[in-house]
Amino acid sequence: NGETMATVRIIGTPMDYGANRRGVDMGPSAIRYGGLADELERAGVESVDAGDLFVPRAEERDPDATPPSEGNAKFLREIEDVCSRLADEVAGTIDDGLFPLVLGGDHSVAIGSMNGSARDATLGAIWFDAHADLNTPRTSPSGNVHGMALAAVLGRGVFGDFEWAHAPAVRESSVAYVGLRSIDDRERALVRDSEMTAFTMSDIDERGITAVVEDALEVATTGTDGIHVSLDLDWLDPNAAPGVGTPVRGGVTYREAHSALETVSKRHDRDNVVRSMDVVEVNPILDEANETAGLAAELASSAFGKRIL
Ligand code: HAR
Ligand code: MN
Ligand code: MN
Ligand code: MN
Repeated sequence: NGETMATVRIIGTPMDYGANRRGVDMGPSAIRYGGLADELERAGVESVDAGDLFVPRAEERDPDATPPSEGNAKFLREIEDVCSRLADEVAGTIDDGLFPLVLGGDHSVAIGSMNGSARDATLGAIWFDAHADLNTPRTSPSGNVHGMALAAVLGRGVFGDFEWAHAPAVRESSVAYVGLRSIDDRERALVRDSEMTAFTMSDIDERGITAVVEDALEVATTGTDGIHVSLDLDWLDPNAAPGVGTPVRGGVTYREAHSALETVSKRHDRDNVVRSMDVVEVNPILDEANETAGLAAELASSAFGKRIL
């Protein structure tokens, strides 16, 4: 176990600019408190903790100070600032031969993780999420950038005069969704017309989690140097993961989630395919006795080689 797993470098990104519900900024603390270091050790994986990136308090900022040229995207300037620093951290971590594990924060942190991971490589991605996060400032019903994170890394939409708004970090054909079940009306056409592979909850119902994740791995690894695993905790059913800002019923079970990440880990053991990972949207204020944060820690260790036997 964990033999092909590099030392994990934990990078906390306590950012909640991209979500409506304040509290997701405490995710990194909660996941650490939920036993991340111990879980990784039990998986036989060494880890070092880089601490948290500095994220100014949202109350001190004006969400509309730097609006996009069209539509709505709140805290764009702030998100750009945090994500460009995060991208540097992630790229530097990979350069040092370590594995970056980013703790969110809302899902807009993936803009930083993925741009960093893609800096010296052709990247694929698996997006474990209830949501498609494919809105642009023009189609977003909320102006919350966490619902636009994947669009941003694909170079879709007009966000502003930022590097990540112009250079895609991943090719659409190398991205697979797993577990979709909540898509906005205007977003549905964007997903359908894209070149991404979208596995919904129905696909998991019909084919089982292992077959679906194996297919997703095929999509993300074909023609790429490695993949980014983006794990939004609202991917799970709220029964298993209540501590998220936008829960959606009908998600994967506790066991399916572990199984999915074990499947990723087994593939990594064979081909060394995983480059980076983020674990996002844990909101301790909405959690029950830190259950969701603890689960996030467990799922990371399943991804890194923890086995039952
Ligand atoms: N689609 C909605 C929006 O754009 C909801 C955003 C989704 N929330 C998340 N993302 N947690 O996965 O506002
Ligand atoms: Mn480099
Ligand atoms: Mn998401
Ligand atoms: Mn989500």
